[in-house]
Amino acid sequence: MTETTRSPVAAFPTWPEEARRRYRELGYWTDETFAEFVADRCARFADNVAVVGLDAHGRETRWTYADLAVAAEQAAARVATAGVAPGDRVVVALPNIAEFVAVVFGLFRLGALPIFALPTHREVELTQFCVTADAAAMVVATDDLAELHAVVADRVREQGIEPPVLVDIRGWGDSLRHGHGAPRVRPAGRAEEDIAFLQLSGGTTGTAKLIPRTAADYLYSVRESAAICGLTEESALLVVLPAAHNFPMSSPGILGVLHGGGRVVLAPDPSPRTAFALIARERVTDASLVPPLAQAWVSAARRRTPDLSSLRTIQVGGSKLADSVAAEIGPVLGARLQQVFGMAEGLVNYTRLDDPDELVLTTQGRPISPDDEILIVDEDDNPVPDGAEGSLLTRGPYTIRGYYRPGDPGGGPNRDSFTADGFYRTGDRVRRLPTGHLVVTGRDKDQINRAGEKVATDEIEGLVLAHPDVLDAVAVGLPDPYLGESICLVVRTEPGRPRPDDLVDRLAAAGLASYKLPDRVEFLDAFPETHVGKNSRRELRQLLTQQLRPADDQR
Ligand code: OOB
Repeated sequence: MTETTRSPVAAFPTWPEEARRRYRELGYWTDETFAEFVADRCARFADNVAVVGLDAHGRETRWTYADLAVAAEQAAARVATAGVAPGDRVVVALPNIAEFVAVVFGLFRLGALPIFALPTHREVELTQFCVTADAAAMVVATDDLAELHAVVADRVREQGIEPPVLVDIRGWGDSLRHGHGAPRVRPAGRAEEDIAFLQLSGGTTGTAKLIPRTAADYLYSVRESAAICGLTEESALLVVLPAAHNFPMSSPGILGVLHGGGRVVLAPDPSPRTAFALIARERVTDASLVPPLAQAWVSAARRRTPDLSSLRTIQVGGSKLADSVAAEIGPVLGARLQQVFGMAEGLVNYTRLDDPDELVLTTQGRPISPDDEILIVDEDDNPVPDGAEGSLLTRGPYTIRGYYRPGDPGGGPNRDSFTADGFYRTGDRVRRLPTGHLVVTGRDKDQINRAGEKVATDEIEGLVLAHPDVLDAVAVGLPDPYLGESICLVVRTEPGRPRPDDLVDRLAAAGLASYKLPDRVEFLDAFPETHVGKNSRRELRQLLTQQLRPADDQR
């Protein structure tokens, strides 16, 4: 085993002492760590089925909690053998396969910190994660990411950082299934208020922001989410969204289900066909969807009349659900809608299962905790009158106080995204009803929400501006009936010069995740400006929305 040469976990902006004491006194924060969570639930529910799905080799897998404990133990040993030590950061870039759960639980056992990447991330993103967190390893299970590792390693090395080792779990063979072939690890454990893992922020800046979550804060949100969503040992949650996202991870997600002794059913792809077959076969009770998928399920269910009789609740979140689609979910899918408005930084809102229909269909829910502090403010950070629209700021027992920024904890986004009092600036515009339910009305962050995936506009713009023929570039989100928003890249080039027709290809070649690639590119000779002479995104969006509206809509 090679010894780690990695830097220790950096200090992070944590909650003030008084808040921490209060959250403990109120019982929100307990002393359970993730290693204990894994050991406790796997023992308590040993004979229940924990995980159903395909493995890295495409084989059907059905693990009990006892099997999962063994698989996690084996995964921990395998990762340790690759040179990962307690406290090391590990990029996990796995698809929705059974080993995802084993690897994450194994890293918790080992006391290493998963960084929850997506299998769609490419060298731009993966390099940033490795550089920011000084990652010791990158865990993959697909050819494309295994091949990409060499490119990432070069880029990381160029920045003077030791590259991550590649851990391709396909090379582990059957060891996770059969519980042999790897030595046991001595659990190192991390304290409940230490960073347990790093989630990714959707981001409004070109550089990745890593979100430090602790067992104390996260497990509180997991326990409450499981209770609010009514999860029990009988629950079977279908995971169709990428498992690493905060929503399918914990709202109520994989961890909510495993907390309560239920069953996680991993869908290898998000198509209604695959999902409906799994729902019928596994008697799925719950599913978490982004609005475009909810819409796709509704139209597919109308055509096919699948057996969805086991479905109880469908959680929809990640982007705004149109009231019209919300109204169809109950009647067509035969399940109760539950809207979820959350963020990987913390705050999660749910409509409650016993809320009146009016609230379920038209709001994005209310906070998990009575101690989630909600401020709705104007542009000077002054509270707006009750019921008025404003910018949402929040602070509470599971909302971070700052991003993970080794070497610069007080700078950059931690100055811009948090108030001096520790409130997180969500960048969302909301209004609050007298019931406490929030309605999301818009956004004041430079971000595009494409089918629930968040894209920082300046990341795309920065890469496009490197093109010699591009004078200026702005990425805007345009309304899209299916995606919610599509990405339109608007470009200004030297007049009289040929317009580059390969901008999207260049972005892909630069190694940007495919979900961030523009859906269309438009050329303009001049950009509308704000009164201080900056490009006006709002006017550009209006202009393009009008220009691009299909002919039959233009009446
Ligand atoms: C979830 O988390 P993130 O970190 O990918 O994105 C957070 C942002 C929010 O700030 C908001 O802009 C948007 O996504 N959002 C919604 C929404 N849910 C999230 N906007 C409108 N309506 C909704 N229901 O997306 C996330 C994390 C946990 C649970 C659910 C979603």
